[in-house]
Amino acid sequence: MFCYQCSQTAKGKACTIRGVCGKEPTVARLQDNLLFVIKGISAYLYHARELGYSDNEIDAFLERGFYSTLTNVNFDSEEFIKLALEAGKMNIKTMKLLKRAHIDNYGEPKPTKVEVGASSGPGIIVTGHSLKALEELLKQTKNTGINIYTHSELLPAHGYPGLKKYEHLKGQLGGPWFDQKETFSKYQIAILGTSNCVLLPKDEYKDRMFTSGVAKLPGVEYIEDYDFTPLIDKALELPSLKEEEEKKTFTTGFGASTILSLSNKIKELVEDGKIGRFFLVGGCDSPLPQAKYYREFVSKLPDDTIILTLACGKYRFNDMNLGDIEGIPRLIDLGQCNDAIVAIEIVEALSKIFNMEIDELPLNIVLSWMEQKATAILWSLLALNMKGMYVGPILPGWANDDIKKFLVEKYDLKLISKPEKDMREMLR
Ligand code: FSO
Ligand code: SF4
Repeated sequence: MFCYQCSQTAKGKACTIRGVCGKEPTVARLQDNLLFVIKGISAYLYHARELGYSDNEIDAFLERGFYSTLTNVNFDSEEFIKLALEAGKMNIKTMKLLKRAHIDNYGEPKPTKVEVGASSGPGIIVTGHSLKALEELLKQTKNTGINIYTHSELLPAHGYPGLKKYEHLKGQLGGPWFDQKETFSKYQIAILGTSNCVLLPKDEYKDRMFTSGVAKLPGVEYIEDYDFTPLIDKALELPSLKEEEEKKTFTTGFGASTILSLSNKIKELVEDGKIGRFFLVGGCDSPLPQAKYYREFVSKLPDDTIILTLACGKYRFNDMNLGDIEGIPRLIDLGQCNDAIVAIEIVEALSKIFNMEIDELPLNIVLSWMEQKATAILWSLLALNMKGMYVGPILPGWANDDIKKFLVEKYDLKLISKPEKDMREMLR
């Protein structure tokens, strides 16, 4: 534990073994865990509110959750587990709210091929998660000759009819959040960061980078109230990009109704033994060497498997051509991290189609985590009683032995090991 939130703190520095107030280390860890989940919920709620959507029950939960972690309020090691599961449910409600906000504003995503690479002309590369910021920028750059490119978690924006109608939403540059320095140095155009995960910028592109919304960086101009004039001026001032000859493509934009419209076909293929198993492989990408696991894992899956993916973890394998099973693509990109709600809807629909409990479905969940939003999603899946999930690339640092024991005993949570070994276990 590490708690220094009140004046009683040990030696005026921090309680690290047990609280002077009597707080047990596991309670302290669970308080930290609750705060991480709350941070994750806040991120999704923030983007819903950007589009005018809010929910009193979620607000009240956030208030109660924060308050429970105040000094001398709640010392129960059971209650914080209940609160974490409640937070997981509240995260589901928040992801649903955000999904509704996205669909009401931009329509339901449709499968879309996105070109990865530069087109000739001036450009702006937009990173983060905010579809609202992207939409405002697309409106303000219409007929200016500026091409707009997505980066990282904005790739799924291309699937939304209300955004893809802008012809100057050209394509994607780069991949996951941590390639920013490389991508932003390579393409010398203006840059907009709209949320996490922004990296401290290199000096060479600081003066052509801007942020908006919750994202702020030292020495980088901040845009207030979606007035992108300085960013647009900068984009027009900078030299144009040259057309790149060799471009790959990513396919994104599988909404719940696209998949559910295929449910009869999927049922038939499962019954005929042509689809053997479903995998949900997704979450955050990270620069850890262990994250190579996810590509290796997906590349080794048998040809009769369908892989659902979402969030930036998909960049580990979304350039692979996995083909299709009688027209059903084997690799299905559902969108951003908050689109975990789409995955949940699909899993619930599969359970109805096959008349099976969720934990009886031929489905395995393999998650990658990096930060707090992934923690919120993990607790959402636990709140749905998903058992036997694999997480990696490493175990969260906040999970001490007591918490690990609880997660293993109650939910059979497993840490990833070797792709072949895990795959054998899952296919058994
Ligand atoms: Fe990736 Fe960052 Fe959506 Fe995460 S961009 S790492 S959970 O914040 O956000 O997938
Ligand atoms: Fe220590 Fe308890 Fe104060 Fe935290 S709240 S600093 S554990 S005495």
